[in-house]
Parts: sequence; structure tokens; C-alpha cells
Amino acid sequence: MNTKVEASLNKQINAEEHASRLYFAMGAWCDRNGFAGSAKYLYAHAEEERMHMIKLVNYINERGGTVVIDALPKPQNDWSEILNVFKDVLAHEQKITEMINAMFEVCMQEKDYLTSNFLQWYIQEQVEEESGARTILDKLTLAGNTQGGLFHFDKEMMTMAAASAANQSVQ
Ligand code: OFO
Repeated sequence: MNTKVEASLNKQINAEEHASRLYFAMGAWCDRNGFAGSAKYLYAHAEEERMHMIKLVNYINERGGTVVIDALPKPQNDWSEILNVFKDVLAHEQKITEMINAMFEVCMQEKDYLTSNFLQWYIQEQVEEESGARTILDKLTLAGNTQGGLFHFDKEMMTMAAASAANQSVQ
């Protein structure tokens, strides 16, 4: 496997695993602050990021490359309010999008068209990930910073978490 492409995929393995742990930490914060629906949603999101990591691991192995599981940064564990949790989700997804674009760029420079084709799945996924995060932020803005509004917001997050779990079990 092309060594530059392999290095950029390994970097992404690390980023996906970090994203998984960050969303897990966010879920734990939501749980301890009374947002059970948001916690469930974020725990499911953490699992998804882990799947993104495993998909990359399998791909490198299939192509005869070498997977490197590297050290991870400590994720943030505290937020001042739920709005900031989901602002950080969007910011993180935007960062992941930039990284995926950079990986794609490396594939183009190295003329690794098989891997650029493989990355199409991640590119498409980012459209959904960013738009999902924006939808949640819109809902939070509509809910306002009132107990009633946040209660309804969290109930909706519970429904969204259940829907995405059902979706994953049929895939
Ligand atoms: Fe949420 O991003 Fe993975 O790829």
C-alpha cells in the first residue's frame, strides 16, 4: 500500500477513535446532568465513530497495509451547558470533514484511485453528520434555555436515538 495513503488512513483511525471517546464523554456529561435522551443519542454516536474506525482498519488490512493503533488525546469531560455540548459536536464533525478531505487529497496526489473510491462513503457520511448536528442545534435554539423547552428537546433526542438504533440494526 502507498505509504503516504497508509499514514493518512492511520491518522484517521486515531481521529475516529478519539471522536468516539469524545462523544462518549459528552454522553456521560448529559446523563449526569439529567439529559437521558441526549446521552443515549451520544452513546450511539460514539459507537458509530468506532464503526468508522473499524472500517478503516479492515480496509488497510485488506490492502495489505499496516494498521497502527496510536495513543489518544484525553477528551474534554465537562461543559457549561448542553448547548455547548452540541456546538462542540458540530465543530468536531467539521474538523473530521477537513481531515477526510485531506485524506482524499493525498489519494489524488498519489493516484490511489481505489482508496479515493473507498473514501466516498466517508465523504457522503459527513454530509449527514454535519447536517444532523445542525438540526440538533436548531432544536436546542428553539427550545430556549427553559426547563420545559429542554425537557421536550431531550425527549426528542430519545426518539432520535431509538430511530438511529433501529436504522443500524436493519443495515
Ligand atoms: Fe462523525 O465522523 Fe466519523 O467519519
